[in-house]
This record gives sequence, structure tokens and C-alpha cells, in this order.
Amino acid sequence: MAEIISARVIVTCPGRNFVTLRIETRAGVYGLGDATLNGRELAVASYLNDHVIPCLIGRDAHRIEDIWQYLYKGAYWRRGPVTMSAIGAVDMALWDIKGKMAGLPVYQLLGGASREGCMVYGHANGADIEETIEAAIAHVEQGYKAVRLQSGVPGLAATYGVAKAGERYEPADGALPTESLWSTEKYMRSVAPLFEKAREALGWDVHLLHDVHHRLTPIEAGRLGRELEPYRPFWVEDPTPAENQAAFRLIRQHTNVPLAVGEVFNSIWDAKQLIEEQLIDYVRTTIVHAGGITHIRRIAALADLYQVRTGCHGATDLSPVTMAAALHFGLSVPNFGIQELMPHTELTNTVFPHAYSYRHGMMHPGDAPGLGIEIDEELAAKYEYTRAFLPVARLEDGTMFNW
Ligand code: KDG
Ligand code: MG
Repeated sequence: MAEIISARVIVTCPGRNFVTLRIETRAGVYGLGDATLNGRELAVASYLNDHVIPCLIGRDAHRIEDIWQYLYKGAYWRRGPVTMSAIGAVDMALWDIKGKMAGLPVYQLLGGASREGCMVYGHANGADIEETIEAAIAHVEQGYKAVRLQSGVPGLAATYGVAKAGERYEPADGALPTESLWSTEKYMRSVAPLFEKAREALGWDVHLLHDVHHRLTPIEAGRLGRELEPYRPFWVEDPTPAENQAAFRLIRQHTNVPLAVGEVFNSIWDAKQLIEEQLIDYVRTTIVHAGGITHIRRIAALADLYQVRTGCHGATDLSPVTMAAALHFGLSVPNFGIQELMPHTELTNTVFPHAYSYRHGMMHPGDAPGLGIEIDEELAAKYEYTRAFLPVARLEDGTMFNW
């Protein structure tokens, strides 16, 4: 028995907000879990403080599956990003504790390494095609084997995935949501030329990816996919909102471009039809937002039956705790595809010292017992929570649209 005697939520903002759960056992061993839900951080903190932590005290930290089921079934109200992020944080912390008590890195508890490292993709973006290609070349020079391309769209002042001049890309940029205008027609004209020029400049040995960020209808997505086919993208991500999973049948009828979906999913049920009908090629759900390592293993096991591979979300709003957990999972899972890497700032890395590392386009979780992640609480306490929302998008006539 590894009795849980206390748990607390640590909210910090070293440049952006992160929510971390720390669970302590009577033996003095503690575990960390990420509970960050971009733009809705305090909702998860409250769910943990008010509704989850009181139920954890006195339980055996070793009973990871039972605690998962208790928090999922026991709430009566199932699923949803807030609930599943809170469960995800508890689950990560419990795997961290189990690993530390066993003296083993978590990937060993998950069956051991299935590969030497996890291939990652970096983000190349720029105001126009030339700038984006320059950024992609810089990534290839740093050893990246896979690069995501997002370019400014002529005629649109701002778009998803493109940093403001001279800044790092960070979408949660306002104390109230900032608004940008969207035109599908202008966007559609810009993507194929970006990929054409990128292949000319980079050749064929690097994987190229692109995120549509839920902006197209299925038939528009089919057309975009077909236009990109000659440039062999590794994947096209979130071509259309995926609440209606059957909509992806229409995309598949028109293009064979590989599809990646799932960063906004929080349960296996969100992806069930997409996987079973082989309507996607990569499932992007990650540890924090989908109920932790325990639940993502279930999603990956279902996906494996249908030759769908993993491609975990790894933007900077997922804390280094999630990155550590994702790498232990990614190193061990049989149907690993790729891991997103949007490197955290130096300051974030100082608040969260970690054992994972990047080398030649691959990442490894390291061999420290547990997840191999710490939080410097004294430093974290210096950076108070600062409200920050994700932006919203409208069509040029003012109609609300998908961001
Ligand atoms: O919080 C939202 C971001 O994580 C998301 O917009 C990033 O789409 C994203 C990606 O592919 O990393
Ligand atoms: Mg995305």
C-alpha cells in the first residue's frame, strides 16, 4: 500500500499558464501530473481541488486502474475536457509514483522500449512562403526529420500557426479572446504553392506536415488533400471539425492524403468511428486531455487494430510534464507514428527540470525513475497566473467561425 496522504495544485505562469498536480504518499514518494487546459486552466484547478483531491486521500497510489475507474465512473458525469484533464493529471502522477517506487522509468513499466527514440516534428512558420521555407531549412539543419509548414495567407492579417513578427508563436494571447478574420478561398489558394516551393527547396527526404485547424468543410478538405497529394505530405491535420466523425468518409472519397485528427478529443469515444472505419491515419489525442497514460493506451490499442498510428499533440500549452509522459508512452507503444515538438522556453524548462532530451530529430524520455520530471516550486511561485484566452475567428462578413 502506497497511501496517498496529500495532493495539491500548483498554478504558475512562466510566460504562459501551467497547472500541475502533485500527489504525495506516506512513504514520502510524490508524483507530478499536468492539468493544463489552455484558456480554461482554473476550471481544471477547481475541479481537482474541489472534487477530486478529497476523494484521493487515503487511497493506494498503486491502484492506478481502480482510481481511474473511480474518477471516471464515480463522477456519473462522464468525459469532457475539464474532467478528463483532471483525471489525466491524477493518472500521470500515479504512474510517476509507481515508477519511482519501482526504481524504473515509466516506459519500462509500459512494456519497455519499442524503438530507439520518438521521431518529432517541429514548427516552421512565416509571414509568407519564403519566410516559412527559411524556417523549415533551419529545422532541417537542426536535424529535424519532419517539419510542419504554416504560412501567412495573402489578404489575411493573421492566421493560425503563424507567429507575430519577431515573436514566438503563442496563440493564447489576450486577457479576452482576440479576433481574426478568415477566408477559405484565400487560404485554399495559398497551401499548394507553399508545398510546391517547399519540395523544391527541401527535397523529398524530410516529412512535411500541415495543420488546417478545423477550417474547411469535408468537400473543401477533399479538394485541398487532392491538391497536396503530388507533394506527399506526411499528414494533413484537422481538415474539418470532427464532432461528426462520419464526415471524414466524404474526405476519404476524394483524397488519399494521410489525415491526423484528435488534439481536441478527450475520450476513446471521440475517435471510435474514425478509427474503426479507418477514416484517419494518425490519432493526435494526448496524455493530459484524454485521461492520462491509462486511457491513451486504450485509444492506441484500438487504433493499432486498424493500422492507425499515434501523433500526440505537443504544443507549448501542454506542460513539460505531459511531454515527459508522452515520450514514455511513445517510446513503448507499438503503433507510434510521430510526436509534435514545439519547444518550451528556457524559463519554462527551468521551472520544470526534466530528463527527456532531443537529438537529431528524435526525443527520448531518459532513464530517471518515474516520469523524470520535477517542478521548482519556489521559482514557480514567482510567476502568478495571468488570464489568457485562445483567439476566435470570424468570416470576413463577421460570421463566427472555427478558430
Ligand atoms: O491550445 C490550442 C493549441 O494547442 C493548438 O491550437 C495547437 O493545433 C495545435 C497544434 O497542432 O499544435
Ligand atoms: Mg493542431
